[in-house]
Amino acid sequence: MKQDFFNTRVVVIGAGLSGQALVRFLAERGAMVALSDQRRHDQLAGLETLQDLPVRLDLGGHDLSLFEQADLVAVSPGVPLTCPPLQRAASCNIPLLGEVEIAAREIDVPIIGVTGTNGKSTTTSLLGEILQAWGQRTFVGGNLGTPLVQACRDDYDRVVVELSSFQLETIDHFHPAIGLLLNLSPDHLDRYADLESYYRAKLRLFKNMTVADFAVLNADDPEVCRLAEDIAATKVWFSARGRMVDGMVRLGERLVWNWQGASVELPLQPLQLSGEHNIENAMAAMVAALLQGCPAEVAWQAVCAFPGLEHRMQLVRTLNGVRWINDSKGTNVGSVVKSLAGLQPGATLIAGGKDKGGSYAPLRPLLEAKIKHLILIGEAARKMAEELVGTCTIRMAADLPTAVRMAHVLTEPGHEVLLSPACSSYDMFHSYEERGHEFARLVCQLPETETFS
Ligand code: UMA
Ligand code: ADP
Repeated sequence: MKQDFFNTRVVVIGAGLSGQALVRFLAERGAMVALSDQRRHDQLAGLETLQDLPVRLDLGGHDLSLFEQADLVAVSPGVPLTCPPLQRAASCNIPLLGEVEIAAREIDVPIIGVTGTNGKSTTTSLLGEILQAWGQRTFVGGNLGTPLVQACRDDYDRVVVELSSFQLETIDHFHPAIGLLLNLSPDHLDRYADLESYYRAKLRLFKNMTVADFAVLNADDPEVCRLAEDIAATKVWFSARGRMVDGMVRLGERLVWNWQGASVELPLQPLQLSGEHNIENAMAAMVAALLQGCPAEVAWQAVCAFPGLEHRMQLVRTLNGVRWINDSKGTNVGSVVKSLAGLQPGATLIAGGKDKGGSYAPLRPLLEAKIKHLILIGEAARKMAEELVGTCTIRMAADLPTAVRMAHVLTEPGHEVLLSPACSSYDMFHSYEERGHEFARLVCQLPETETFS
């Protein structure tokens, strides 16, 4: 269902990656576009790329009259629907659509949507690798980093899109052929009134899907199983814990696919990705690929060749027998639990950043089992220290460089130092990538020996 934007007055709110890509998309289709952001011009990157376009800039705050007079407001994912300009537009009955909804209306090839609290980027990338190896021209993006609207710039056979709960809040007719829900655990409680609202936002992925579509679901996740009752699409399950399901199950060191009479076995041994959670991600991507008719051997070869993404349990350096690992994308408690599970006992953890409103208490058993020194940084440090007291030795560091120097002195040879913050990065960095790169830079600069005073 393509939309005609000619002479339509559209206000794009949020001048980040999504907003800037939307401006180009809309202006090229003849819309009269205004770009509104609470930040000033000098606080925003990349605006010079819009210089060739007829766009009105409303920066350093939101001019509410613009929102009252628009035909449509196009919403960036980081902008909550509760903010005053969007409340004002809603009260004037002006439609509010997200970047994903606007983009998807232009896309007429099958869309595979990937959501869940953790593992989205890895699974989206795996699926992209598989489909490309199968010879399909595949767009791979969304929350992963490239806004979906960029998929409208080229010809593709398929689109694989990572979707956050924020993006799913502002869809309307969005209708993927396959939707993946990997897992659900607490996150983003600074944006949602309660956990159920966050889970329900994720579930919107399936709202327009019918029995002719597929929902790929994690049979080991109790919240996914509970909410699956509300999904109309045909359910195909995966279980890494050996639950016998219609779909894919892990049995020891192999995966078994049983679906509509077909049966395939895949050995886990050649998989490069490490960690139990990555087996779940590999299974979800394989199920989505097999449902599309991709030959199992082509798909499995692509999965096994995938080395993993930057900032996810990435080994940065081994120094004096200490392994330094960057898991800057560990931005919630659920993901850090998985990351800690894979460590040897006696490790050092650097955590903290911007608090997202949940509890850190679920980290306690793994801190007791795996962590000797916990070094806390950022706005959340005090709250974390209070909730985690007694699990291991806890120190506060003023910033990441101090934390890295502390870890260098405290960690004994044969052990690991992990940056896995359980928080977002926005108190001290622009993004989790910047935080991970800074960590890697600091670690690479460390001298062979140092004493901390
Ligand atoms: N802003 C306003 N008014 C407000 C609130 C925000 O003007 O009331 C402005 C900010 O000043 C800022 C702009 O909105 O300039 C930022 O918009 P944005 O946060 O939507 O940022 P984008 O650069 O468009 O990035 C978004 C996603 N960001 C978020 O969802 C927070 C990116 O996901 C995504 O890669 C990108 O679109 C492309 O699709 C990042 C993320 O952290 C990686 N996602 C969260 C996560 O993974 O946990 C959901
Ligand atoms: P997302 O895009 O959902 O944030 P990523 O693939 O980027 O997920 O992985 C981020 C972090 O989440 C990883 O460093 C890892 O600690 C954790 N993680 C990855 N996959 C899973 C999973 N299937 N279940 C739980 N945690 C996971």
